[in-house]
Amino acid sequence: MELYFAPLACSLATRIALYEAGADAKFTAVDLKAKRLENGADFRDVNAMGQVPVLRDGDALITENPVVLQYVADRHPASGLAPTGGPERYRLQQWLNFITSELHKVVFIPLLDRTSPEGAKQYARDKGLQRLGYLDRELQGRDFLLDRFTVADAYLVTILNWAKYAGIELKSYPAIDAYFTRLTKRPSVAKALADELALYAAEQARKSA
Ligand SMILES: N[C@@H](CCC(=O)N[C@@H](CS)C(=O)NCC(=O)O)C(=O)O
Repeated sequence: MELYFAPLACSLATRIALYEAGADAKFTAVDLKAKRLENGADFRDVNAMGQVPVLRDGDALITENPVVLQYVADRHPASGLAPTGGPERYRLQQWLNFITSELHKVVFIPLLDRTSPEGAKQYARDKGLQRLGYLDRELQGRDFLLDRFTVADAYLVTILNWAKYAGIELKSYPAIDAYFTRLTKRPSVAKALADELALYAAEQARKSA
């Protein structure tokens, strides 16, 4: 498998899932601004949307976080990264959809995007209060979103990692804050974060040279 990623972007969730599964994977960095790979190739030839994550598995090219994450889980069933069926599989999909549509795109992207106007940022802050309040109540008394670590947790910890850059104070949400602190200590998450932080720092240094 090959993961097209950008350091600390949402593709980090798939890196966590791959580490968690012990999968043998190649990681290909994408410059999201230039839409280029390190060899100069146009990333839009891989994904016309110009977005990460993209997962290549043989001839298959998989895109969209909730799908990519479930694909990794299903290709590694022993990892237990997704329930294999029944109501819990739908519960997993419910969380993946919530994270992608209610948090990632509605709250975090407008706050992180330097080009989004103040009105969009205020809208995102207002929605964030309600979405994160709901998540905080759901996480009370729970270690994970389901009854064990799944790809939904890999996605959620990735998005919550942006809070400090988005001006969101996780301390205001005690259950989320405790969950985030706990998950960042999980070996797969800690390693993925450390690996991508180093790549991010190197990318920043290259750009400012
Ligand atoms: N709907 C896509 C969104 C992915 C996405 O927003 N990726 C960001 C990085 S976190 C990206 O590639 N942004 C560059 C762009 O949109 O041009 C998914 O869930 O995979």
